Amino acid sequence: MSPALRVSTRRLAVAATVLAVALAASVATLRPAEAATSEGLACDSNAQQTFSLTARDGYISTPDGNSIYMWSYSNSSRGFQLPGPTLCVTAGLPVTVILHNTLPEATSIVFPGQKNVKANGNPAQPQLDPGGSLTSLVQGAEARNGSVTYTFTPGSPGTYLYESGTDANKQLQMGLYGALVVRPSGHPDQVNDRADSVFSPAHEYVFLLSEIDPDLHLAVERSQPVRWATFHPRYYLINGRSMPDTLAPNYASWLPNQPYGAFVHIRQWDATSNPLPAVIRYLNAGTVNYPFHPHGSDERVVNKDGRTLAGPAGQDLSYEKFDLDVQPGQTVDALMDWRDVEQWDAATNPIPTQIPAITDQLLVGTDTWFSESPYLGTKNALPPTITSNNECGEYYHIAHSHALQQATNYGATFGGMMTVFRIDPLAGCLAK
Ligand SMILES: [Cu+2]
Repeated sequence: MSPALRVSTRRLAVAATVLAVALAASVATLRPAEAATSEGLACDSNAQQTFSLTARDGYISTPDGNSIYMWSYSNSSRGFQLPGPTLCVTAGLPVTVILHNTLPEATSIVFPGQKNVKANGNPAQPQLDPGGSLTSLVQGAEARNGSVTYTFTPGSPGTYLYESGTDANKQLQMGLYGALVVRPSGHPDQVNDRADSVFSPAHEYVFLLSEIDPDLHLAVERSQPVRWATFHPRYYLINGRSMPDTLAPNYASWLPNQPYGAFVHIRQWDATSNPLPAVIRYLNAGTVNYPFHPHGSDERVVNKDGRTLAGPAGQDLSYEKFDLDVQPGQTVDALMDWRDVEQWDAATNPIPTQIPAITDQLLVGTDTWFSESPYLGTKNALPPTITSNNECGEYYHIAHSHALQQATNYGATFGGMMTVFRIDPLAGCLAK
């Protein structure tokens, strides 16, 4: 899809979302968070902190037209989705997760980083067969019609994976994973209990990173044995989507089983009118490091694995990083803003700038997102042969895995684990 078509489709989708909100208000079938959020984090949450998840199978689509058989968790009242629902909870309050299993084999959920997890009221613990061999990291749900209830009280605020603890290599690869966001009690706008971890709640993002070997999925779909010796991921995902689908809004109608986008949309930082950073919560549900590289600015790492980066006396141990290495099973919470450090101004502080040749800025065909101006909020004239998708002189920065084979769709550049950060001028852009 061309960027022009994609952008106009996005506008339509936003309009449709507004309509959906109006409908939801009248029939109350969708929670506001599900209906309203076309960008950023879309949480499942409720006052009881109780979630009913169903492990089921389904299909996702990739940008090159492939269709991949997957297993995943879904909200039991909704259909199949990848990844599992993002569960948002508050630290210190009990959480209940009821797992129903419709898959052809037993499955389970482990909550890495959570203490005193119980399964059906008993301490969660590894399961052994009569011969003493490990069958699951935790009590699970039987194949096809089993269920199990997990309870725990989250402690340290931050971001966590939840994922299969049964035949974990295969079941994670098949898609049984999701994100758990634990918010500090009384401070839903902070990453952790430190006041300096405050962020703009309208600019909160989860990047759940994973990979797919389509041959393995085809084998599972055909009930054939899985051959790990030939394991070779070909698709790399953010929130279950590959570039350019990562740019599409949440709940895009053309991605019915991949509800979560990864388009980051912020405004220029300003000490008085826009002082709060965005937060990006990175999670790795795959098998290798994902060196994630946001262009344009450093990000401040404040949490790892749901733990605050602070010393024993409360020293701030957060740090700025340009390339965020996210290891298998790890989570990294980072604050992000965009600052005009050189105070560029065409009139009062003009900085000699070489405008790149337009061909350097082409994304697809004759479309560009570049404003043809080095100044945020300014657009300059374009050759008549070029179609500009730039609305008001905003900037776009690529953010992608720096292991460049992970930035492809089955080897074709550019795609895969890649998205775009959009920076609007301080005054905003159109109605945004
Ligand atoms: Cu890069």
